[in-house]
Amino acid sequence: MSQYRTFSARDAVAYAQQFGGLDNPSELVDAQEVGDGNLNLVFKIFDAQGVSRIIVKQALPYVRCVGESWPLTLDRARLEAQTLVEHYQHSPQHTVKIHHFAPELAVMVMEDLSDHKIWRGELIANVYYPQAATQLGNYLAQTLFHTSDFSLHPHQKKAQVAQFINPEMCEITEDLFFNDPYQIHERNNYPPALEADVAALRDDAQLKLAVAALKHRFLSHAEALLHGDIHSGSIFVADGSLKAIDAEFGYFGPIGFDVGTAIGNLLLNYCGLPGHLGIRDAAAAREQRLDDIQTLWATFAERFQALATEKTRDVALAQPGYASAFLKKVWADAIGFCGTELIRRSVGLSHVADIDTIKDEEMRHECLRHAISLGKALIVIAERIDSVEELIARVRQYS
Ligand code: SR1
Ligand code: MG
Repeated sequence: MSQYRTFSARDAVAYAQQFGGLDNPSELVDAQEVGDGNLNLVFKIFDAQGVSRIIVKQALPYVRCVGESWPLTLDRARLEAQTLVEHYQHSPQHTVKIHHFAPELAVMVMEDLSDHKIWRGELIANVYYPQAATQLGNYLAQTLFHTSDFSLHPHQKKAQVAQFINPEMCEITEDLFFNDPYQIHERNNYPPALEADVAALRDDAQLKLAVAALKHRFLSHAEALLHGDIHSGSIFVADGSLKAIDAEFGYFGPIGFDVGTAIGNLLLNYCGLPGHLGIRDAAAAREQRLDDIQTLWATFAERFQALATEKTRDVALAQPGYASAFLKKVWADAIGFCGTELIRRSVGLSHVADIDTIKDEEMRHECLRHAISLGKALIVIAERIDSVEELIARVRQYS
């Protein structure tokens, strides 16, 4: 990594001219750093007409939202680029295209998605994309099936598991999802008014046992190449289009983690909607969110099952009935991981705008309490929620 230097806007333009794959690279004249995530620099590269044409993304050697006191591996740029390249092979319509990446500079050049919007912002503004849940279900089924033992030769699978070993990024997830919210930790971030609710998490032995089992699966079940952070801020949408971005947490892990993170973020939005729209107007938007969850899971499960029926290579895994039994385990995992996403986004370091931007303090606290109690319930009863309809009934029960 000795060649590494942090890019200025001018460096980003020069880099995009060299590696952006444009017929006429000198058209690129300007750049603006627009990164608003927790980790990286993101430059939009503009032409002389002020049109954004391409993106240059560079990993910083530390966690951007915390500062240099929290160093972080630059190898995450390689892991992100390679995860996206792999996912693009299986789901090109729903994965951002990587044009070029250079591990020594921790930089990648990728497709510009300025005609899309971040899904989280649209969900908060109550702008509905009727195809998004189906598209996300398809993305998850294609990427997770084709990187699993159902599809890969065992040698290829083991080589890929090795290629995508991602210890530092996984450690962030291990800490933020499964440790911090259930102990006193300086990274935790919640209003003092919620102290009793958070203390109850620390005192709940049954909950902590279920969280231990989820963490153990996250640590040890190398089922498929996960996106690893597929929340609504890692997804761009436009009319009829959905694209996943930001895969630096990619590694071989339990399939239910990606599915549960996606469902969890729809539920975080569900919890926050009354704070943005008022209780009465939130009702219809909440129903859309529940429909989205139903559609997402149904699409994922049907597509994964169909791929397994048509394309499973492994003779034992091809046994009729095995894929559907496996999907039942994925579902139970997904509910549990979904619960941990609800709790860690309410109590831990990294929150979501769906709740954090609610202006009325009392309402914001109510929405946080809702997310915590729903998350807690889902983690504890995950094994007993045997269908998406049952999940939706439970969500209504905890409203
Ligand atoms: C220190 S990184 C905090 C969070 O931001 C990322 O988007 C992941 O969700 C991570 O947990
Ligand atoms: Mg991200």
